[in-house]
Amino acid sequence: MESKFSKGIKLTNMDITDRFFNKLMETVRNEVIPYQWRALNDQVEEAAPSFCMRNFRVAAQLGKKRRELGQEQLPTYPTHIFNLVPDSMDNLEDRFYGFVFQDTDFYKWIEAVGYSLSQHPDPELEKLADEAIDIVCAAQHEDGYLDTFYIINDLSKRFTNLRDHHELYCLGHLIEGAIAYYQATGKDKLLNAARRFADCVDRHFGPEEGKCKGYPGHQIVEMALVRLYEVTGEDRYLNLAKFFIDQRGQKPYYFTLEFKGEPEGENSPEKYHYHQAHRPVREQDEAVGHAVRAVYLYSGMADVAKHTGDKELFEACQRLWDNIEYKKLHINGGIGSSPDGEAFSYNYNLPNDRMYNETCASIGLVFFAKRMLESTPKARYADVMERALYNGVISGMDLDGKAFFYVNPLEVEPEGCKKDAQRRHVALPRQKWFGCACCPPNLARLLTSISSYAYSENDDTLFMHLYLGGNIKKQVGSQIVNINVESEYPWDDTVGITMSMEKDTRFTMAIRIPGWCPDAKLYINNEELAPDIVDGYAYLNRRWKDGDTIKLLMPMEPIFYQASTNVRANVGKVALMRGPLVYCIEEADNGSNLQLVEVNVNAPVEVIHEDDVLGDIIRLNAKGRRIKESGGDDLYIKFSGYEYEEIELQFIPYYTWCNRGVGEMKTYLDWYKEK
Ligand code: FUB
Ligand code: ZN
Repeated sequence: MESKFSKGIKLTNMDITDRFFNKLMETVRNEVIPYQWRALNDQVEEAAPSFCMRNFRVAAQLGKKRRELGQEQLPTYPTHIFNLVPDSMDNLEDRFYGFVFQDTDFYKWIEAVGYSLSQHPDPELEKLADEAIDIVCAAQHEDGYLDTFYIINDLSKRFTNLRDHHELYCLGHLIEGAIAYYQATGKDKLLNAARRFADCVDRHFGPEEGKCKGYPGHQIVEMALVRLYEVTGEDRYLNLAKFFIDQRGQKPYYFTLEFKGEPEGENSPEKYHYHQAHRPVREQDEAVGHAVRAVYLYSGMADVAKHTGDKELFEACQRLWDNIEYKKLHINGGIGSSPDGEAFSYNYNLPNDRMYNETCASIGLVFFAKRMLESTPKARYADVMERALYNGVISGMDLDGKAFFYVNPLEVEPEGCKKDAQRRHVALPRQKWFGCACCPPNLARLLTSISSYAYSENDDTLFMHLYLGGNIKKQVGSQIVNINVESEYPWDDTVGITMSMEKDTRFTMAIRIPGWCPDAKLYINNEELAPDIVDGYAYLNRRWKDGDTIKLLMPMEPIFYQASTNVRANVGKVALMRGPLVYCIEEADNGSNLQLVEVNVNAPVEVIHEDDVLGDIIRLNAKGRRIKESGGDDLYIKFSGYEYEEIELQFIPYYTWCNRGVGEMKTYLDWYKEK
């Protein structure tokens, strides 16, 4: 059954030449990875310290002392503190600092390093990574347990607060990082550490009598365990992932049991929704709660369903996906519109300026989309993946890779972000680092592994989900076929594919026709085709010959979009897109008081190619009008209508916003038609 599924291509099977993503990947390689290493070691001035590598060192020293003196001789510290920030960086004690999940800063870094090394060998970086791995592995407890928060504070309390603490989350990221590094370098030290920790967790949790019946408060371990299963072939990792998934939401609720009636154990219904633990996951049909946790869970569910052929579980994934796609998705691919709990809100509540839209949540949506695509290739999953990737994911990083957004608004008025409690979470400009630094390294690991999202394959089919340019090697039987993809996406409308191979080879190229482009045209060897399109994929099955070409033409007219009228925030407004890119207007180009501008939706939009401070991009200029200011000293005046002046509105790709200082920004605009 599994063979009909596809799997992301191996990173080493694609040499990326794509201008758009190469630039982002180079930024990650040259800027973000070294920068994050300094951040993990608290060496970035004026940035919140991570304490990550320090915690590993302290844990290793304590382990040594423990072995020499015995556990009882060591000091313990309270384990209820979620984020310990010292008064000063001088005279730090030998204890755990930062958030409970600080270890993951390293795990995400090493994952990005692994992906990067697999495509760009760099002995110096590899040496640095090996040394760092030594530091991390030295902290591991004898029985495989590896979470510096509990190793340092009080080992006897481990696995006692699954709801709020993040041991299983740390394990998940450790597994992902260790596999990436192993696959890039063949070095298995970190992978062995990850397996030892996974084995320790497997001994502790499970359906067997006497084992703990809990599940993680923050998901990710589910999808990581499936990956560990794929790499090692050991069923118990898949079983453990399935166990965690099926335990969630069972009654009596584990998160209540674990506090044994203590006050912290009081869980309101919202709290269960926050953790997606309000009902067994197979019965869930609405995406609720903390958005990152939710999409990490759904990704793990899709993984388990794929490997076990569990139809019921996959149907739950589909229902949850549909709910997100049709009712809870911002136009920039942002999800989690409520800052209260970094969470999904109710259906269609998609405000532009007070939403949350955490970068990690959009990244998690990309993970979920990848898994849905690999199980049932439907272009709409890839449409959402693309929407998130080209907009709300990469807006999380500035163009230099030196500063990051945690939340990704669609509208900003800087004064409101400082003074209005409901918008204060929108920190302007992008920040150098965060004490809770989940987003920047998450971006790094996604961008460095982009080819495995763009293409997936099974024995006889290569799926093109995104139009990433480069050279792909595809094995078909004993043949290796080279597939060269020339693409200037998202700027240009043509993607050209050329095959080279020694012998004619039959296989299928499954090419996504994007939802935004119903008029796309396909050509083989310059002859237009009317291929079979199934769920938005054109399946081109033939005996390919050396030199065969495919051309995909996707006319990229700028298009105004309106949201469903159920989205109260955007009734009467439009957003402008070209291809997969969402556009916005900024104060830097259009002046302040953007509440006064309206866009003319029936005048032509000019497409302007520019290579300036925002990079080599396409800007869009549209006709518009600006309401002349009125009212003077009076707050309310008798209605007399507005007067307007004509203006030209300059739009930039949304992901480039806030790279020229802090100013107003708007994505959805009021509109009018010229008579
Ligand atoms: O809890 C770990 C990470 O911190 C979450 O994924 C983010 O949303 C942030 O809360
Ligand atoms: Zn984040």
